[in-house]
Amino acid sequence: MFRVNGKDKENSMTLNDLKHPKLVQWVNEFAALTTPDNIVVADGSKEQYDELIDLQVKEGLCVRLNPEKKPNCVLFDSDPSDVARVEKRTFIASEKQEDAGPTNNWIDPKELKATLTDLYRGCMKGRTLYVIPFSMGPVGSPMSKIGVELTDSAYVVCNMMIMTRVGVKVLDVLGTDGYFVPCLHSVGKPLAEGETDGGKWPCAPMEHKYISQFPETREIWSYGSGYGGNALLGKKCFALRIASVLARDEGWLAEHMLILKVTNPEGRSKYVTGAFPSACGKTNLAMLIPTIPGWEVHTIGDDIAWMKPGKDGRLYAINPEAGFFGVAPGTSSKSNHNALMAASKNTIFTNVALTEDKDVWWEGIGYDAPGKLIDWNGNEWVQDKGNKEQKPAAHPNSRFTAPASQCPCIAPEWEDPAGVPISAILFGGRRPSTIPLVHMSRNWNHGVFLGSIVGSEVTAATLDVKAGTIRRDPFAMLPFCGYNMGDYFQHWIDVGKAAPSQDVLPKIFYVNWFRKDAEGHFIWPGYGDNSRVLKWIFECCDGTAKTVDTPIGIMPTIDAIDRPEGVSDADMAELLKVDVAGWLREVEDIRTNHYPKFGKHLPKELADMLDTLEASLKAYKG
Ligand code: SAT
Ligand code: MN
Repeated sequence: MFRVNGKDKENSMTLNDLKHPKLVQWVNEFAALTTPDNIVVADGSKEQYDELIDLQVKEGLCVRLNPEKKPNCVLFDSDPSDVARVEKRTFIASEKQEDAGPTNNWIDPKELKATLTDLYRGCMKGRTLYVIPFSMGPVGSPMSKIGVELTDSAYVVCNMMIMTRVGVKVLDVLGTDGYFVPCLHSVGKPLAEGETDGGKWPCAPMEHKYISQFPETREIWSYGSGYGGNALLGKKCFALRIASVLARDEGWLAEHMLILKVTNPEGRSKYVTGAFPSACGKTNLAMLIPTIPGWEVHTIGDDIAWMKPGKDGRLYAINPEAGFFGVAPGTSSKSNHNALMAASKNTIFTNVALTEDKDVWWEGIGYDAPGKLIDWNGNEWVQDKGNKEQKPAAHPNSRFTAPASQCPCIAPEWEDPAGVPISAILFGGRRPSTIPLVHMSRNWNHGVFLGSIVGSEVTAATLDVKAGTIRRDPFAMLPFCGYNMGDYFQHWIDVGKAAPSQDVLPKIFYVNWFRKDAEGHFIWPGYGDNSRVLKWIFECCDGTAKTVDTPIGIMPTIDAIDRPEGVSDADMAELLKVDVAGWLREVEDIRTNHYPKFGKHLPKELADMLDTLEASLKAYKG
């Protein structure tokens, strides 16, 4: 159905079959610059997926896993320098630096395009240029958007086929002149005459990696990395950075949020979105198995939500993605059985360890490493539990790319083109102290304030920030907002103002599963027991929850949340305490280190909210 290595396959889909002159012209121009050996259009067929996987197995870029353990699965090892998103090489190239704002790296778009054009020149020599037409969101939904990625990575094509909707059906919607977001990508490793990758993951050195967004022209130019969000351009680059700009201009929200459906024992359901910084257990929360009898959770999405006001003024959300790009380490049958099931077949693993019987293993999978493994660097690895210095067998940011449809708890309506109506929005992060288990905002703007102050302990998901420190990550959008973050806060306030009434807007909550005691142990068990907090949130939306008004917002009474085994009265009191001294330090930090960054772009509503919080903390008698 397509061309591989210059050879026409039967009924192959070539550039000549594309009916969109502007698209064809754009592909031809990029091909003239990058000089690939041939051009292949991704048609979205299973046949094509299988051939591309076979090709990469033959080239030694991946191994096929044991079909009895992991049917139709492969494992790739990346280059050790190319294992995560690289925020210091990620750029918002707006015309004016002020429009990129204080939280983004900025380069003048003309300068950046000149640099990248030089790097792109001849960069696909010896390789195939793949044209990937993809839809973010169900094909043809009024909320969906189309992109086309040009890439020289077959790994990217296969991942995009899982993570997005790819191929002929997208071209049909695009027609002869439909709008698409143009996305350019190259691994940045041209091949000399006769040279092959020799089984080595191709990429360029760090100083040549560029993950570039051009917000005014809605373009993405990526170079030098083949990994995750750097290379699968539908995900963070399009569905967050570029989409946040589209959302600002069109009056909706493109957010780094999971979407879940929670159903009570009477069978009534509500939909909840939640923003958490990378690697805070978002995927686990989206797929949790409730420990309270009679309650159910189903998944709509685990990473990105596009929310748009419907005719009734409520916000409706779609998951623009079609798969999960989940962190493997820590995923076990206890922490996330559903994710393991989703990734049990038709899955691409990257940088996990390989067992002797060609299955996968990673730290925190729930059982000891069976025998001799091959670690993510390709070296033999035998578990030595006595050795605290032993390097992990799986990279901490190793991943599975799995189809969402394979998740046992996927909600039947997850592809509803109209989206699902949202009742609650959660914000959260890893906060060992100060932030209670849960509190609710007084109103929409107070919720925007809570989103603006989100902070989290840093983990392994980014290369550039030291692990263990707390960094502010407003709305969990720090690396993903495509414009000035102060203006983004204002946009959230404006979406609230545009609603016909406050009552139709989702209620907004701040949750923290990660409180630690003096010995550094987690006080709250988390995982499935987070359903107990979801139950209180559900009741808040119904107006039936037991609540108490505090200086930081509306909190559960001490007996409002069903308590899991092992959580004592004292633990619960600690989890729901208003830590006045801690919050005053928080206020101080926001006032001196966080809000000033935004200068005149900080909405006055938020500065006022901080003053009110401080005054009410000081007046609080407990
Ligand atoms: O690599 S991704 O950007 O897709 C995942 C993450 O870092 O959140
Ligand atoms: Mn994410």
